[in-house]
Amino acid sequence: MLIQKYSGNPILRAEQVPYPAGCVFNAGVTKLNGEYLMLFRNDYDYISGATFGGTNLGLARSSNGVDWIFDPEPAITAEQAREAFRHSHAERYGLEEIGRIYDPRISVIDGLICVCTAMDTKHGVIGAMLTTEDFKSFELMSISTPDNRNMVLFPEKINDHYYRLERPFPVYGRGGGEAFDIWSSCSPDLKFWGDSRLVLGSEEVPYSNCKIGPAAPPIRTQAGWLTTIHAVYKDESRPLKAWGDQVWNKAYYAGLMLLDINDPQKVIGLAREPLLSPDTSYEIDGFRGEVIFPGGMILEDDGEVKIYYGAADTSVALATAHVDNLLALCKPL
Ligand code: BMA
Repeated sequence: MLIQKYSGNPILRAEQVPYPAGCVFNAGVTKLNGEYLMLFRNDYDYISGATFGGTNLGLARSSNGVDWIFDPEPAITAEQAREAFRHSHAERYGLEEIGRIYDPRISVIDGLICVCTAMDTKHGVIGAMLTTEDFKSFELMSISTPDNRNMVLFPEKINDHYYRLERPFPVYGRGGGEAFDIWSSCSPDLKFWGDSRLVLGSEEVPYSNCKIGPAAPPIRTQAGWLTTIHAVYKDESRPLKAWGDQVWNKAYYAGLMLLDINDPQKVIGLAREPLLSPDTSYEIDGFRGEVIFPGGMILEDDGEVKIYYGAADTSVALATAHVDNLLALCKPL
């Protein structure tokens, strides 16, 4: 097997969390001074349909990347995000502006911990870039304009600039459907972003008929920046299992692409088949079934790559592969 799903999956479940937790999924993961840190999305206080009372981000720590110890309180609540947003960006829109924060990714860049997260606001979905020293207090560095979700920061400066992958969703410009693509922007300081470019169109991914997006932050390899994507295949004739969504029919796959090491907005390789498909019970059955949503990717010293992904919008799972095998999957476009 080129890539293996961990036999003890899911590695993170709501029952383990020491405060109110409902679905715990779509986590960012990093390894800092030998310790694995996971920031996971927690939708809690289920109401009905697809509605929860709230969402926060929880922190879990691990010495082996598999077994987790939880901080006693959530790391970021919606209230904290509202305060950070209000102070730095939109005082006049008040505390009710931010609905929820979700789907975090962590990148550590020159010792600075950066968290990219989606924020639902009254004026659209934005990508927020936060920095922290301790996962207790957070500073908002910048936000995207709406609608933009799945912002992911590269773990190093390249050509003296920060780079991010991102996923705007242009409803009018793309004909009203959900055909969304992966874009990239760069910045000298994490605040001012520009030189935006289209990186990968959704039509280039054979196992997507809908939208794609960046997944976990890229890792540096000899061959280029290796990075996961998520790719969505929608089939209205095939309702999927979903206790939270009565009309769910979008399967989410993990894909893989390779970007030029000096020009990270340029794709040099793409896996033509999904890297991970939802085919086990914890991926098929859940809040929204058949969803694989990677948010963390760690390259170990021995070449093993750990990929952490949200499973069925319900739990966090782990898959591993050797980096050389992953690189071999990426074929020139
Ligand atoms: C996307 C995001 C993710 C979620 C996925 C599948 O649009 O909302 O948080 O995992 O849908 O439901």
